[in-house]
Amino acid sequence: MEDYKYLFKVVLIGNAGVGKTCLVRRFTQGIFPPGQGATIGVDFMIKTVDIDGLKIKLQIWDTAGQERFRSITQSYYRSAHALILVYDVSAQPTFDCLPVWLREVEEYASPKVLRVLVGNKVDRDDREIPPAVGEAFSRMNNMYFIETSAKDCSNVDKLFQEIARELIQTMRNQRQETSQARQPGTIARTPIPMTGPLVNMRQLTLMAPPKSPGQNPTAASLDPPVL
Ligand SMILES: Nc1nc2c(ncn2[C@@H]2O[C@H](COP(=O)(O)OP(=O)(O)O)[C@@H](O)[C@H]2O)c(=O)[nH]1
Ligand SMILES: [Mg+2]
Repeated sequence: MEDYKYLFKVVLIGNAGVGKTCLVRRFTQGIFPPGQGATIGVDFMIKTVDIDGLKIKLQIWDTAGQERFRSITQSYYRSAHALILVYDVSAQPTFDCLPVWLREVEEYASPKVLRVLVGNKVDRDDREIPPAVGEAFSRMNNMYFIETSAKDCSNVDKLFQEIARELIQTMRNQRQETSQARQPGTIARTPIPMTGPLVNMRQLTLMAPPKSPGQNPTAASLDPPVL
């Protein structure tokens, strides 16, 4: 049996052409596929990452063309630990569609899912969406934020590594809460205070969403990983 500490399911969504497949292939295979219409023939790709000595398996699901037909169903979102919503910083319509995607997320995904907004193609010199606009949208919608380029590699590893780091922390918090709740005479602390990884995320330009009062996104419990 392969030795890993956690398996996390990460799902990419967003308009066709924003670079979802390229991001996945850049991260998992280290390539930027040439030509148009890069499509992977499998539903998901796996990559194991090392986070502070822990082996974490990421199962990364790409919509593989379904996005054009808006036929992504509950089963696609179900059991996702993290959702990556991608837009193209050089294509305003892909940004304008974000609320439509978020409605789908609200409808189908777990409310506890880690939500990350990604502005891709920052290598292009015809940018239409300034970073501050993407960041403001992410804050308003309680999401993490990062800009990437699958073409020149910018922030691609960081995106997935920081998601893994954040999910590990969520798991730890969840375990801590569970064990505290089980001990007689003790009350589980809610919410659990923010710790290191979020600080690291800010340093790495992956912006943490604002905390709403009395609510801590990292304290959310997750369903066990599903293969
Ligand atoms: N300049 C640039 N082009 C990109 C980048 N990522 C993807 N593309 C191009 O955008 C097009 C769509 O990419 P693809 O990954 O198939 O998008 P998907 O439909 O969201 O999976 C392809 O022509 C890619 O070469 C990027 O970071 N920079
Ligand atoms: Mg694709």
